[in-house]
Amino acid sequence: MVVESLESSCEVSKRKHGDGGDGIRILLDEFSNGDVNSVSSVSSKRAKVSREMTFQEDSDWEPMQQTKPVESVKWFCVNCTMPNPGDMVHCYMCGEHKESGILSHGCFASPFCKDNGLTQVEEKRGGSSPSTSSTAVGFDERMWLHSEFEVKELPHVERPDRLPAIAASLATAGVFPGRCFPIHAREITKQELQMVHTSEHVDAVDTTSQLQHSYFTSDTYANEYSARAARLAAGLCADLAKEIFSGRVKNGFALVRPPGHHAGIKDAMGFCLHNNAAVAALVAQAAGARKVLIVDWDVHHGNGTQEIFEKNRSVMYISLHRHEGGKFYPGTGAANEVGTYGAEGYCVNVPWSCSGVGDRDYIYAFQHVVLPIASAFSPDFVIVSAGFDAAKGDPLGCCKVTPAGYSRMTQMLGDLCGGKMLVILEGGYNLRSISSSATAVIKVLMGENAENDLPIATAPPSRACLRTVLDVMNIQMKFWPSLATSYSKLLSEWEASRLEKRAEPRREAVVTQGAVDAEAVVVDEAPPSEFAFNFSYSGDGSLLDDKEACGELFRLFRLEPDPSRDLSPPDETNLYNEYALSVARSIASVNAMVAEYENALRTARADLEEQKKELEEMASLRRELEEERAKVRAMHLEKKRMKKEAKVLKSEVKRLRKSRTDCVAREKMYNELVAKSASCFEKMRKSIVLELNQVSGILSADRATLADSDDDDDEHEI
Ligand code: Q9C
Ligand code: ZN
Repeated sequence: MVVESLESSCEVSKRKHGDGGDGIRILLDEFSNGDVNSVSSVSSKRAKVSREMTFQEDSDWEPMQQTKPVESVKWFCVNCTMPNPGDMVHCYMCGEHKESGILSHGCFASPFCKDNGLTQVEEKRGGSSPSTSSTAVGFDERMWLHSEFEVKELPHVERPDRLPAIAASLATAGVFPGRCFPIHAREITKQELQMVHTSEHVDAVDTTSQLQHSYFTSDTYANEYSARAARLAAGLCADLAKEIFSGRVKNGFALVRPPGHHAGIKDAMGFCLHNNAAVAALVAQAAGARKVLIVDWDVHHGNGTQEIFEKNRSVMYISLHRHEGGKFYPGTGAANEVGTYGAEGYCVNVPWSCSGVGDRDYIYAFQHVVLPIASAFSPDFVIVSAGFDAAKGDPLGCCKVTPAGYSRMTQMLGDLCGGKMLVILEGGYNLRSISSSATAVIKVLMGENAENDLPIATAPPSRACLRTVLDVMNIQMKFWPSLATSYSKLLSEWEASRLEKRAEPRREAVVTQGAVDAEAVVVDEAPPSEFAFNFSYSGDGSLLDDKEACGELFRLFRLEPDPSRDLSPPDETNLYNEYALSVARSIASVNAMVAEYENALRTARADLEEQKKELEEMASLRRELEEERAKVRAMHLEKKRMKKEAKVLKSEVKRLRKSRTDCVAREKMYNELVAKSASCFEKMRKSIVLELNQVSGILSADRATLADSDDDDDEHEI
């Protein structure tokens, strides 16, 4: 399960680097080269400060005279991790000074935060005893020790400094320590973890404590302290959930790492080892919460949390994240992923289609999707998976949510269930941004008003985001009919504004990176798809239609609390009992799910068998068809051959006919000749007869004459 890999992990390596300007090009190959180095070269790299010579642009053919070497020692911004050329004093990405010193001097408020000053440390109220009106903060230094052992091309963004940076900001604002109730961390038990994860997963994470360094994915590292940090993080979240739900504190903030929302039932990924929010949700249910809402505003989709609860109607998961058609990490979280196995509509995804998403977009989605669905669900407990990587200045998120936006979102959720809310840190990689954002959120938790901070709350959202919100509403209104009215209203507004906009250019400039870069974003003008997805239920189709089956599932997954249990006072035995009970319950619910799966499996097997038969039939049909085809082919050939033969015969016939005609003609000619010669002969015969007659006449005359003269001439003659 634990995979060792030294693959370069950071997205930042793919981003472009600053230009030295003025014909001098700083060679930053060492940064931009994403290529992975061998293990042995890593340690030498650690010590090596990379130096690259840079040259005048057109110096190659006259090196001796023109070359003007400029030495450049690159540095990594302590605030946002981006690499910078050595001659630059302020980070090109976030503006932080090269020798910022924020780690040693404490991280004061963000430059993006209006209230930029050093808030006076107010006198401590509340002390260290919990009170129903206090905000609890969970924090433990041992979570700093989770860090990447290998020194890579780029420092890992999910780094220990994130925690002290936020802590320093809270301290500076006088919030914590001071006005909040500290919750001390304990390592969560394996039993508790197994409500969420497989035993193999828990073991795989635990094993990493025996190794100096290991990797679950190329960017999900562990060192020997990571397993403990992950257990402390989950333990803090569990205890906070219990304290808040039971009413011993008003609400809370878990200042934890490693983050959790990418961790699924059996996978560590996306910098996450254990799913802190999922553990907290199940612990809240064990403490009696029937319905838990998890809102995930980390810029990434919480694929792990979705996987854990997608068949569960008692835990609703709502996530807002960059998605970009699945191209943004981790790729899941499309609007049509709505939950399964009877829990359709209990998973709500708001997938942004581009970077640069800001306060007004988030607030708009909250107004039209998150709050309407959440209040229809009516949770008993709210958990926020609060990554601050959608914050302005974040190197991964490239969005522009400000502390005022985060405090407004917090406030909007606080109205849901009497403020029983646990905010858990997930991602967020710009130290100033996460510090000021987290501080703003905690201030709202403590009851400070966020109203005045955000005058833009009523401004319209960007068109790309409006489109996303409309798509989500169109999909979710099948499960939450109360959305339908506002959907048709917003849709007609959209259509109207589309006509208005037609004349205007389709490109809209969106500032994405601090004050540095402006990115052009194509705003898609197509209207949201009507009935883009069809959720007719597979199998026998009964689950969705059959109200009773739904009810049954609902009861199964809701984990009905046991009213006979007395939740207070809290003592060790009670704690243990509750956890044991919760484990028993999750086993029961897993058993129910297994039964459900087995049923589905049986149906699927039968289907498969049938399909197999059909396939076989089809195969034999195909064979017959093939034979038939062969016959036809043979016949075709035969026909062709016969055609050829016929042709030959035809020409023969033609030839014979011609010769017959010739013969006839010749015969005729002969006949004519014969006739002619016959008549000739006849003529000749006639003339011969005539001649003969004449001759015989002459002859007889001669004879007569002769006889006369016989008497006369006899004497003479004699
Ligand atoms: N090529 C959180 O914010 N990036 N995790 C992976 C792979 C991972 C973010 C890029 C980003 C994880 C908690
Ligand atoms: Zn994230």
